[in-house]
Amino acid sequence: MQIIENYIGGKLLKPVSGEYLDNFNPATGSVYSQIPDSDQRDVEMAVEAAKNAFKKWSETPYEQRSRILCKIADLIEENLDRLALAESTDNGKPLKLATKVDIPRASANFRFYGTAIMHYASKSHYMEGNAVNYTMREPIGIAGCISPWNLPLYLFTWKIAPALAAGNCVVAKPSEVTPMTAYLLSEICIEAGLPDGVLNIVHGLGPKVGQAITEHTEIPVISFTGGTVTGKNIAAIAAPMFKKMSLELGGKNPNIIFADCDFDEALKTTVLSSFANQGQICLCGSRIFVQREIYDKFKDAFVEKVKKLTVGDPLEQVNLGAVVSKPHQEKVLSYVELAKEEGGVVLAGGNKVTLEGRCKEGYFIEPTIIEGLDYKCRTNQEEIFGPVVTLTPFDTEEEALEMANSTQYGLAGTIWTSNLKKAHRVAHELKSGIVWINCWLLRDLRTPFGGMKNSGVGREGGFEALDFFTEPKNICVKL
Ligand code: TXE
Repeated sequence: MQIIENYIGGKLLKPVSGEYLDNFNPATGSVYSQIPDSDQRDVEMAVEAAKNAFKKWSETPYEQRSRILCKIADLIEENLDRLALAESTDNGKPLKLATKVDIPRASANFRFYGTAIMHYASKSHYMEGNAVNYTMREPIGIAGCISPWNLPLYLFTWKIAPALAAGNCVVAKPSEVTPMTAYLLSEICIEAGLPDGVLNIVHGLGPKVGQAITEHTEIPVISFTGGTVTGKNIAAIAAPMFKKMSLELGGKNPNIIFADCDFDEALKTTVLSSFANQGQICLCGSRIFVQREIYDKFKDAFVEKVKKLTVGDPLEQVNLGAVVSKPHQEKVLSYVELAKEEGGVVLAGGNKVTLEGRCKEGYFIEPTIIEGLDYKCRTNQEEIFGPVVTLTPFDTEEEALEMANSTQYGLAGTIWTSNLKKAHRVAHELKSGIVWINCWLLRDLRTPFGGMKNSGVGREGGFEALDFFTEPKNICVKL
């Protein structure tokens, strides 16, 4: 049984409580490792370590910070196979997905911000009255980074890398459901020579460790990705303390398919945007709106393709692995029941999958397509975050937009059409932070990432993340 430890002040430490939590392999349903059940006392130690490290790290020449971050990126790459296996085992995602996407992106995050910091400079301008303004971008201090389970190392490093690059120290908490690659990252940071206390990783439950990070008076900046309810909770605590916050929350993303689209391309990509990572990506398109002229043709082809997707042992060549936990499996399946109560017809899937052999107790769900639902019903309004999508026909552009914009969320949207004007027009009308036209999940790290409405507050990515993790200070000099 592998035991995970906290990473505080450069050392791997047991939790103060001495208690551990079980960590499950979702593909087998068995406990395979244990993680520290940390609490406020461990967070306190991490904050102390970060405070002690801050002055030196923030004054470390940026070339040197860059070298260390790029070294971490190299080591992630060198450990690709080990990290991908750990991610797949911890999360249930297909090993090939972790190998192709999660781990390379984690390395890319460190390399991107390790090099971005070399080009990140203060701004200055002359003003009337013979004066010059310049604006310093100073590291803020200790950043609190809290991340979810769906893309564990990828989203963990997405926050940590810019925070460190900008000269902050970090107290970070990965999801207790998928802690393993964050633990392996602490070993990598030690090997890369990251100075003690610059990054501290405290494992444990959200309401204990996450809450203690959020409440801590010496952590002035919080970056969080996770559920909207948790985000609300964090905002309620952090806002009266005037903390700087970036919240990346849920989504219920529309996928609008016009009759004039490249049918085969739209079909192929929609299978992916619906079911990649078992539908557990905040950017997955869970509501598919198809123009009536091609609705039946699309439906038949989509159902046929989805029925051919394989669900199985993530270590084998499968399309879908396990969903992340038993409670999550139950939650997702409860939405299928709700959809039926709301009048939905299940066109494909809808059930849990029981496998033979080592995965017989794993948490698997068939890729599921539902049609016949009103766009305002709960199934079409609430985030399911699993392999469940709905199909809805529309006649006009206005109708598609009305339905697409009808939820509390506004994270991402996808548009399929060959009409350039229409594509841009609809993109401008979609209330969402990210729009893909004739593609999905083409991610460029230089672009701002984040959502509108209840999908969050603030943007990360590119220089936006460096702006977020620094405090602008304007200095005006009379010449
Ligand atoms: O997320 P949580 P959960 C959505 C998805 C999912 C739902 C709930 O719909 O079904 O959220 O998932 C930490 N103070 N997304 O419950 O709890 C927690 O330990 C501070 C969408 O697993 O939000 C973990 O590290 N932190 C999403 C992190 O918050 C707290 C990805 C996220 O977990 C805390 C994940 C507290 N009081 C879920 N309580 C996306 N948008 O990508 C928990 N945490």
